[in-house]
Amino acid sequence: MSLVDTDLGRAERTHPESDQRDRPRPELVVRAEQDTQRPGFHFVAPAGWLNDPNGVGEWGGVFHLFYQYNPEAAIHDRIRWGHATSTDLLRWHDEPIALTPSAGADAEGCWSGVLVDDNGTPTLVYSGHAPALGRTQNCCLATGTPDLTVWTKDAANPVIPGPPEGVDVTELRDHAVWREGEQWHQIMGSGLVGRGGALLHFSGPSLSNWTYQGALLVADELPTGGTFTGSTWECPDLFAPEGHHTDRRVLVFSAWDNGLTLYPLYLTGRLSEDKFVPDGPARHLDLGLRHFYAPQSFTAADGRRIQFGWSQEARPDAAAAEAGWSGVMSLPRTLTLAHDGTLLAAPVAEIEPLRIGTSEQRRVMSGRMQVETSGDQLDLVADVLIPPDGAFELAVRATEDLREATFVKLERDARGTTRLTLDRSRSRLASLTEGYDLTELGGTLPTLVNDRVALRVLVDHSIVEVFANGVPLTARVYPAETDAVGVLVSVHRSATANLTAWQVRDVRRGD
Ligand code: DQQ
Repeated sequence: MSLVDTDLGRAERTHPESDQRDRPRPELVVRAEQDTQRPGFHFVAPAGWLNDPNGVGEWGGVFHLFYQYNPEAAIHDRIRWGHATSTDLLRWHDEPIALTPSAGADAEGCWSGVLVDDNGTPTLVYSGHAPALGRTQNCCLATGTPDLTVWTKDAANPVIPGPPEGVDVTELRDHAVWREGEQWHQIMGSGLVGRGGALLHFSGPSLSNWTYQGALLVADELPTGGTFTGSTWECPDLFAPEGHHTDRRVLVFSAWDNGLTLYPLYLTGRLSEDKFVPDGPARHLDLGLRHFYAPQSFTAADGRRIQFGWSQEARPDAAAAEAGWSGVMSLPRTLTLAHDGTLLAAPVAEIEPLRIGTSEQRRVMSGRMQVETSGDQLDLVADVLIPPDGAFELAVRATEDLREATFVKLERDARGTTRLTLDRSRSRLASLTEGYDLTELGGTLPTLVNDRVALRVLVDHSIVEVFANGVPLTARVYPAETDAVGVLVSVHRSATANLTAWQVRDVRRGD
């Protein structure tokens, strides 16, 4: 993941298809590494462009993270599959590029997909992007060596060439694949013209032999009253929640509307006769909306359901191009399903050993308090007691005079409803904000128990991940001042808080 880790020679040796353009130019890597907005304990590509997590999984005790990657520049173009491995979900080793566009079904890009175990053979099911062959993407396969570093594309690609006959789709791409007995199943992200987002269901006896079974779910079949779900559903993910031994499933997809990446949504429900029957309307997966997009998850050997999402930039394209990199992978997070059907997220416990030294502990009973712990890599834990009417605020990436600051706010109204917000309006000097997305993000938390909010805020240069009673909010901020490293905490009216603060090691730069 760093300059040192990038094993260029190995990529060439093991990848006959990979060419010069599959490696970032050293100048681009240097530029990316020099950027002060570049995270230190989140996964980023060596340089260039990163988007969706792909093929996430654990194979023979090693975690694999593949991702949408353009090593040439910080723009979405000629997408390859980058690949990194880890044994602790935090220290990632860059592997050679796994898939690169070649003549035929993926001539212009190897788009998102998944890793499946086909009777012991690691197999990637992914979307080929070849505008010369069809208006939508298609379904391709590649099989891997036991260490998952060398991939051979299937001669039969594309195994699904495009939309089924007579089905009028907006788009068609991305895959969730599972097996029931002797039968493989997959859903592809799509939309039906005039009906909204949809997931098309295919099944077959092998990964290269698929028959269309109909739409598993279409937007106009959702219970009414839910969030807008866009024209197309991208990157479906269907799984059994951890610890649930029933037929209840969680279905995640990303709502896309005519070119705009809106947000990921989730449903709980059951599979019944080739349909997904939701328990209720679609809900937001992450209050940071597009800043946690196209998530994908897997069940680890220890039973945890672990999810990664793509945190896209909130700075102008030109600024990202200049910086030489774009896109951060979220921290891996564990998912559990609460009794009320809320999907709860928490950063994996593996992060805790990255905390530096002993923590600073503060009890805040009234007013505002400056926290001694400061920096652009922080792990902050607050136990907030917030009776009705109370309010709590945590400023991070803050200058002393608060000219620049990002505010995490908890506000409870008289009726007891609690709102989490991330106020980015002052996250960057007012004179330098043109083209930056500073919109406020937030939403309502599930009913509090005993007036408490367990808050966790992870700051890593330009990415902030907030977890409030398990509700995540991911966002990007770009302070301009070098001294925007302070932390301030304040409580209002009847609220109080216990705050614990740590600095976090820079794993990418080898601290
Ligand atoms: N990104 C991929 C597509 C997917 C989209 C292309 C979601 O497969 O639909 O890079 O961000």
